Amino acid sequence: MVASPAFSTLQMFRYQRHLKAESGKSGGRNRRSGKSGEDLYVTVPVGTLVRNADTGEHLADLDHEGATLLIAEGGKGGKGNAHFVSSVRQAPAFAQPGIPGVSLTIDLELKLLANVGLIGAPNAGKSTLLAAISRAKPKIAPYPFTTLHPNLAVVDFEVGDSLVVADLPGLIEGAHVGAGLGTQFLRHIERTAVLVHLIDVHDATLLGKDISEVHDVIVNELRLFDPSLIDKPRLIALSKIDLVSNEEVEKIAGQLRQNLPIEIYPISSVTKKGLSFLVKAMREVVSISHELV
Ligand SMILES: Nc1nc2c(ncn2[C@@H]2O[C@H](COP(=O)(O)OP(=O)(O)OP(=O)(O)O)[C@@H](O)[C@H]2O)c(=O)[nH]1
Ligand SMILES: [Mg+2]
Repeated sequence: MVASPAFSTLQMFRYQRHLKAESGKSGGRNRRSGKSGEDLYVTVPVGTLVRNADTGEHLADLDHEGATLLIAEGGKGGKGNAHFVSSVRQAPAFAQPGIPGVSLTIDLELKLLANVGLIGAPNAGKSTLLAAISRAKPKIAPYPFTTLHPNLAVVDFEVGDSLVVADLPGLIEGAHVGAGLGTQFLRHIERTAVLVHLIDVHDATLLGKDISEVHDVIVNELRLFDPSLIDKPRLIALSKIDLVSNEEVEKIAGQLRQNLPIEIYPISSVTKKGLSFLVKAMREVVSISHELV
């Protein structure tokens, strides 16, 4: 099994559940040995965890590009009777049988490796933000639940370093009991250094929503999925500020600041306003958390 960034889901194993390397060929006349079977390399996304399904034993965490794990060793060919010929035994009546290869059942689990996770309600503008700060082209649409699987993208900096950002499906109240797309996809942000929580200010002002409640719904779903997600550094991005007045943005930011000791970044992925501050903050938090580990 080899980890490759070419894939970001385990979708390909949904239907193809049995994987078998080629068998070796039989030997032939004139003392010819059979051809060995080709090794089978199975490509999986970077971040795949491999367990033995019968014993639960952890076999590997394929956490970087090119990480390779020998899952099942092939067998060994036997030796025909010609191998045992000697001066006194010209046609031996025995041969050595081959040794069969290993077969086993494994469980695969994918935990994407991103530095930053984008979270928030459906339609908050997560995919649009990802598209605005990277070269990714995720699906964007003016309705909820456009994103069904996480999208990963690389955000490059002039100085040569980069961040991997994961755009996740939207969260709604009750996601932990299966509402909307549920919360299973949150496992992909268990290893990120920072979460960026997008809150759509246009939607909030239009509908006169209580911004603290809008915020708390998402945080509550994170907590119910895994309380340690709440301990991660988190930034708030107030999205779609091009659609509301500066006064409204300030009012909402002020209301959030009253209750939360958290940094707030007003952004528009359309006009690009505020994006460079947000991206700089992501990078700072990621580098601080790397120094800590
Ligand atoms: N005016 C404006 N519209 C935006 C902005 N960001 C996103 N939108 C629009 O908001 C809608 C939803 O954007 P998406 O990026 O698909 O939202 P999402 O958070 O990824 O939504 P889900 O994948 O459904 O969770 C789209 O119609 C976008 O064009 C913004 O900064 N300004
Ligand atoms: Mg989306």
